[in-house]
Amino acid sequence: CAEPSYGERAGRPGIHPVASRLLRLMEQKTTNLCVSADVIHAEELLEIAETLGPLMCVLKTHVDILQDFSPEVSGRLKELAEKHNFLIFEDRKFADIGNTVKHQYEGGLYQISSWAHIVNAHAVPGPGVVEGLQAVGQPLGRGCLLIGQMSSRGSLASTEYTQAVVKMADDHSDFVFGFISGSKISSNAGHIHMTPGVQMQRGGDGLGQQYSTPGEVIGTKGSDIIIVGRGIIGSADRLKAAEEYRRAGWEAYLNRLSALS
Ligand code: UP6
Repeated sequence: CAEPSYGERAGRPGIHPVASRLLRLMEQKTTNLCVSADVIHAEELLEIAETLGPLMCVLKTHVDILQDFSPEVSGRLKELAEKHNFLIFEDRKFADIGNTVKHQYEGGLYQISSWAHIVNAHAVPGPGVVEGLQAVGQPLGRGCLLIGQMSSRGSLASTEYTQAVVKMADDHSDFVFGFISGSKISSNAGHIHMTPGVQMQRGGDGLGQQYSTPGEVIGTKGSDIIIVGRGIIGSADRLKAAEEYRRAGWEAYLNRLSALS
């Protein structure tokens, strides 16, 4: 049977508002590229958001690796997200008890909940981690991804663990709208799958990272969004590299749709 397009999935009744907004803007901008802007200077982060903004659906940050974070930086990021119509995903990978993650999400230096549309969490603490984050994020209209699988060599996420993560997502569908995973792990069309560990050539980085290609991730593994860091950020021409990844990801998606129709 035919697979629904991103745009069709966006309009499904009951879909999480963040998932719907994301799928809709992916369709509009013809991109399933998330750029992982793993840089240490705020000015460089903002430049990436400004120049690559039109090519991406999501900007993924690790705000705690910036040497010079300030509230002005998150304010500027928010403006650029509006200007170029992308969502901001702070890849914080929360993994503590509910009460602690609540504070980590809302407070501290970064006040992540005030600017990140999307955050993510490990399921290993049990449902309390989601409930703590949800208490802060849901009233603000935010959404959360659960980490179902990791791209790194020797990951301890077994098949049973991944299945338990999918169940936790189903049990918290008011806040959790998808997964970080190497492949499609949920058959719910409302769930969005985002996959890190993507480069044009298979390989690794010497510290356990393992790369698959956009064609494998979107075409074969059935994921929705490619997350690309050094494949773009490490390139001498970031704009050109981002456009190559955008095109590769989008073509793999179109091929998948036509193969299944
Ligand atoms: N990331 C992974 N693998 C996971 C989860 N998250 O690589 O299983 C994140 C990393 C990094 C990005 O924290 O920010 O995705 C990948 O960057 P790279 O493309 O430069 O390897």
